[in-house]
Amino acid sequence: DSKAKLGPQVHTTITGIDAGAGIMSSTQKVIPAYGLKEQNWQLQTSSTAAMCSQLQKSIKYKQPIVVTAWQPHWMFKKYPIKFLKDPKNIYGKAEEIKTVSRKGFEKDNPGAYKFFQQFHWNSNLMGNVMYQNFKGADPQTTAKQFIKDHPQQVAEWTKGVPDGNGKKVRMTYVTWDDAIASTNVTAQILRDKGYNVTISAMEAQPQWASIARGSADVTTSAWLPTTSGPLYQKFKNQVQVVATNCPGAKVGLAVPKYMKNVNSIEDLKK
Ligand code: PBE
Repeated sequence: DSKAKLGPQVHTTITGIDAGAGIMSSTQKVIPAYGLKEQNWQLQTSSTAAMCSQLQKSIKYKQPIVVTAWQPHWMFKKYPIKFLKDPKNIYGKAEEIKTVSRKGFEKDNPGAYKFFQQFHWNSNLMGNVMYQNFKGADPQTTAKQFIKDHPQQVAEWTKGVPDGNGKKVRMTYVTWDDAIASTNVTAQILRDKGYNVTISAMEAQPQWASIARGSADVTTSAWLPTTSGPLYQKFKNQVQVVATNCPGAKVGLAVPKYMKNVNSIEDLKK
């Protein structure tokens, strides 16, 4: 029944991901901003994998569901879903994925820094890498294949980058699909140039803290200005934004396309 209230049908629940994600903090702001608090809407903490499997189940039975969603990600390729309009721009207008390093990385390792300044791809290239990993490929194998298939991009990114001669690069990432993709691709390119690259998976907060205190060098997965904004604000005096590595990112809420009457976050209240 399309006239029935949506809230009760989805138990006034937005299905979210891991608590440390920026999209979760933004969604916590969305609930009061759109008057959903009065209706007792809640954000359920979960994980990307659990959220996607709930989404898949709902779609199978054509049930309503509201999820946190972002692009680039394979969920938009795999599931018939649409972003809800966010007229209050709580999720931000134009997000970009940025590379962020510790202060001093440029001075200590100008070669690797130059590479990260030149590394920028797009949601299409990134999406293909993510989709391979989603289908079960090992992320390092996918990275090696990407390098083989895109010699021109790799040549642009490594132009003028000197040989590493075993110089250390300590990368950090959170195990989100986009970060797994970009971390493995950049790490592999630098390894091929002779750098000694380590990649460490951690939660978002420790990731920023370790870059800020200099126990890690760099991450390729800062979603700015909004999604990783609170962490950036906290550490901005100790970190350096190196470059935008992927423009045109987007963060928000999404629902299956068959939820024809729900097109804006404002429609959740109805
Ligand atoms: N994400 C994907 C992350 C960043 C990468 C949008 C789920 C977040 O902090 O929300």
